[in-house]
Amino acid sequence: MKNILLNSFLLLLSFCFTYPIQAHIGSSGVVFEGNAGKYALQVYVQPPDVIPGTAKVTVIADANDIQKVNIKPIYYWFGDEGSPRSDEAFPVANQAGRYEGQIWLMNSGAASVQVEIIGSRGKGSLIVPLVAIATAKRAMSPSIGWILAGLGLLLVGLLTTIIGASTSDSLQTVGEPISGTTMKKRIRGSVIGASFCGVLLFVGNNWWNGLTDDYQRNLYKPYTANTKVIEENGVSVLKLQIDSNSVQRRWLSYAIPDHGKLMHLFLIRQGTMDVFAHLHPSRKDTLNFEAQLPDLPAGKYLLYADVMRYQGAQYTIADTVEINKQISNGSNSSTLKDPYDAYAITNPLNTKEASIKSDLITICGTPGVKTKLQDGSSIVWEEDPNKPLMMGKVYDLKFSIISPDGTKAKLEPYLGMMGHAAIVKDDGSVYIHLHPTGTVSSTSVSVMQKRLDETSKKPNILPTTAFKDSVDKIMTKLSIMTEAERDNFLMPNMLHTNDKAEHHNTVNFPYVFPQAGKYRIWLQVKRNGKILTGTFDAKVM
Ligand SMILES: [Cu+2]
Repeated sequence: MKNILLNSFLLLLSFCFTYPIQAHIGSSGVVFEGNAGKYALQVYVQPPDVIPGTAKVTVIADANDIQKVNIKPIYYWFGDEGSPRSDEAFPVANQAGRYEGQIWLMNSGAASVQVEIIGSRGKGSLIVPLVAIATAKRAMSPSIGWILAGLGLLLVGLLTTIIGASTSDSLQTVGEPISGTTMKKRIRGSVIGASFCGVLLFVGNNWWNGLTDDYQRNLYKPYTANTKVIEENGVSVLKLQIDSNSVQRRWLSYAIPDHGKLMHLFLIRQGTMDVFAHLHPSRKDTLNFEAQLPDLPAGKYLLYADVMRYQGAQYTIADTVEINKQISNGSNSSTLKDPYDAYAITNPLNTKEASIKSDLITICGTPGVKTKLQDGSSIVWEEDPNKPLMMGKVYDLKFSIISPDGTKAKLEPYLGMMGHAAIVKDDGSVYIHLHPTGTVSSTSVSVMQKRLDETSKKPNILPTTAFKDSVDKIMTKLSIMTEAERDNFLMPNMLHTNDKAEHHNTVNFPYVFPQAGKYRIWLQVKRNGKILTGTFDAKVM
């Protein structure tokens, strides 16, 4: 009874608790680095914990010739035309170039923050995609529940009395004694009133339960999968089947490639974190993907796989997979099925030496310490080793690569980016796939930009049933391009970072560590056609 009364009251309190996510687990903030006209900006969006709610937006500009910074939310579904007007972000005292403001996120779905900047170098704007989706369900405190249930009961009592009295006492002449007929009428009226309330409560209860079921269904959880390793013609293959209960199958039919691949999959040996692989499984059908494994040692592995939907929203699939014995598909990475797959072995967490013998072994670096890469070149994390890394602070993680002869290494694009990084917390509770643009994929940016160029309130190009085939068409198109063509096709938004990397042999990854603890960072770059993986340990306070 308490629940039914409560639910009826909750009819009025249909809150929607959501917050934005990207392809990640455990990092809710969105960090983005890019150019707005002639200004280089770093934007950090801290999502609200409820929607409707406000997101805190921090804009860090490279200069102090800025007059005004405007921010506004734009949803994929409503486009620029259907968006509210901008709010101003205000300068932060004593921190040149830093602006802070707030925007309202009113709905769930694929969204973005548009940052417009006005200064002596003219006007510029950039778009930071994010996804607003429910992630938590709030419980009501029992005391409020009982108070509301009590009030509900009182209302039911009052309504019953009012209906009863209106059909009996109210028809009585003043001063006249209450007759038996009036009593009967009062009872009949009260029964009708009580039945009316009962029907109202029943309908209300059903309506509310429907709402909470819907809410529960749409709550964000990483997709889950069933992954196993099997032998096929003497080759060990990873088979991943996305759990169709964890995802709306229709969503996956509208997948689009990100950095030229439909899926980016990372394997990390659980606990020791000494083995890392970055693979690109091929799609067998909507739910099934498979990849030939590199020569990974036995163990239990954490698995994170990123997929992207047509509106540029990224989703992560999380699983673990058991590898029973050392894989021997051939140690030469050129025998891997996908030339963009790579793996690396390093020392286990908390020890300085590797437990496995392999010429692929590199020792984990730390801030400020030079460490070797697989081809004899070396890498340095340009961070002051004496300054502790703090959680919640925006960092531009910067890595420099030096050729074996001591000169600056010339980096080549790898999957349309000058660098890729995966960051995982030692207990697996935080995972992120980072790029020089930050936590946001450049594919999401171009998808959202294309949407902004449309002046309609509804997206012009809505997916049709033919869309499923177009995934394969795009993949075929990408596979027949030359590497240079493909990088050109995938990198239209990366030109400034490209310039930076070519001239300075460095890659930067803007990121905010969401919690204190131990993290491992795997950083991947390409030099002389070879994918190199540098591993670093980070202690975050
Ligand atoms: Cu990848």
